[in-house]
Amino acid sequence: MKNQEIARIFYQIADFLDIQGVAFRPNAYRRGARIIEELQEDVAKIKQRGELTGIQGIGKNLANKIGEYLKTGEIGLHNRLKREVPPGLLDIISVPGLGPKTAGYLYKEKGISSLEELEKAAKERRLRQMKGFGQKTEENVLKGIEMLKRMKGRILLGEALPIAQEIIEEIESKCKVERICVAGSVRRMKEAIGDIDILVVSEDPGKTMDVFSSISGVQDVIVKGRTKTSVYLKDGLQADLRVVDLDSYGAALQYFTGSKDHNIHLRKIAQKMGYKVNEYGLFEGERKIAGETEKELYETLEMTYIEPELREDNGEIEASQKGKLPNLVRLEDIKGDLHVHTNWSDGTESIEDLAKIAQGMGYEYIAVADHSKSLKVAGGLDEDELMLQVKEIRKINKRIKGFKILAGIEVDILGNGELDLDDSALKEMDVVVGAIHSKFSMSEKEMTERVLEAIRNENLDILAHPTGRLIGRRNPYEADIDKIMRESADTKTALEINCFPDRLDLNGPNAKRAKQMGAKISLGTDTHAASNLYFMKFGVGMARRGWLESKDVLNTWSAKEILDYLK
Ligand code: DGT
Ligand code: CA
Ligand code: CA
Repeated sequence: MKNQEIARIFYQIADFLDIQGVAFRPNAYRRGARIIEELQEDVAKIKQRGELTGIQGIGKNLANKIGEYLKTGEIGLHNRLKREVPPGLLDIISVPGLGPKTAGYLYKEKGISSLEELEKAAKERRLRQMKGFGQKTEENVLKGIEMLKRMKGRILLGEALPIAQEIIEEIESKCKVERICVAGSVRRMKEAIGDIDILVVSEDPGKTMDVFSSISGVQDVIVKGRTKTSVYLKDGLQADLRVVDLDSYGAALQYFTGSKDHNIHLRKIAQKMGYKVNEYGLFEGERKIAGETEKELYETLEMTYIEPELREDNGEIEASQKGKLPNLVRLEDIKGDLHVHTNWSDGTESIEDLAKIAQGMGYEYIAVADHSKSLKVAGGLDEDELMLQVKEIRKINKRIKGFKILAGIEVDILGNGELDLDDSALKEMDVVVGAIHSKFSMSEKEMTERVLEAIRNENLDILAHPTGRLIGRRNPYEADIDKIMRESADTKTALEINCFPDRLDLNGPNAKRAKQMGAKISLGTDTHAASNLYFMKFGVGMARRGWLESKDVLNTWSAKEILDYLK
């Protein structure tokens, strides 16, 4: 399916046009990109039926561009723009706070056309003299560049995991494999991924390598050998496939799952016991004493099996030696989603459609949490609209059997810590989710007070995306997270793990901290379109990386238990 590729090109065209200062057209391309990205059906099929322009938001021009791409594999306008605009400007607009207009200005007026040149200018304090810039902006530019460097070459788990699964499915469909599994940071559910690692046991390694190096999406084969093949997928994302023998599959899976720190610690323990461990197995002298399964390997080292998400050398090895590992929450334990948007604000589906889809996934409940009035761009609800929505939800609940829609709201936490809607309205709700969407750059003291003030409001039940970070795009805002967690525990306010791939907030370490402080965790996908409901697995990944058990996570409880706790 070419949908994602076309969407990516449309986004780039929009950015290029913006940099050139073109009006209106960028937004048309951006809207088109979003629509194509969300399409469930292959655009090529829609095109075949001649129905492209029938899609809301795809006009004649965009339809032609899609057609051009399907026919030739490229878009002329895109190629032209790539020649006209230095590609480094695309990096510059990914610096938080710098939009396409600023990038265009920096280029035209100052000749800055790459991240390196921008960093140099900021370090030499040349930016602060420019129109619209100050010392603070200059400092933020430097912080932003630091963050981009940390992220450099890494992609979100939310993108990497589906790609890894597609690769595995394609290999499985085309050749006979005895075992196949993703390893590395993807298996550990790390929120940002350097490269994809896959392990396979196959009777015909040659054929498996052939299939892997020719799957759709491969741009370049880096090395192709008998035991390891590496390829570049789009955007320079690398994927490695290793073929191993069945009797060392467990050892290889353990080794290539990592993390490196976990492996180093494990190797020390093996050495102390007089063993040697590597990707082929666990050896006593020349004799292999474990290797076919990971479980056998850990148990031979006198440990209980350690789940991949825990393998960061954060105490999991010691806990496993004492038999004190947590019994981690699983995706199957999740009974519902506690943060979804509908077409009452900026979501795509109606309340009822979304509820039915959630019920089809085996859920018992969802909490509808649309935006509140101060978030105007998202069509936030005021008190009257919210009460109408509550009425509608109660009505739909009477029609649906065996499922409950909780009437909720994602209410804005205003600058002073007050909530965006009257307490009298909030009191009517089943769940009140509170979130910060503005004024991120307060001092630590101010921000902490702001959040504490919100948590102390007895109507607030869940604090959404508590640190405000956007992976690779925005650092957490400055706040005393310990104080916030303690107050949450005291007031029985749950802290959210927002499952959206670029948030995953709280992350694993913060979720672990929250539990230590006595706070409960709520998982919310922040769904804006039904396909987002599947983001739950990423949130569960964070919960598992945070050592959480099912009792720590509200979504494993019944709706009644949740309401009782939050009341
Ligand atoms: P990534 O790709 O940067 O997101 O992170 P990983 O953890 O997937 O790292 P990667 O792909 O470089 O290597 C996969 C696994 O292989 C890693 O988690 C542990 C293992 N590994 C790699 N290099 C070493 C090493 O020098 N020593 C040990 N003990 N293990 C290693
Ligand atoms: Ca990797
Ligand atoms: Ca790798």
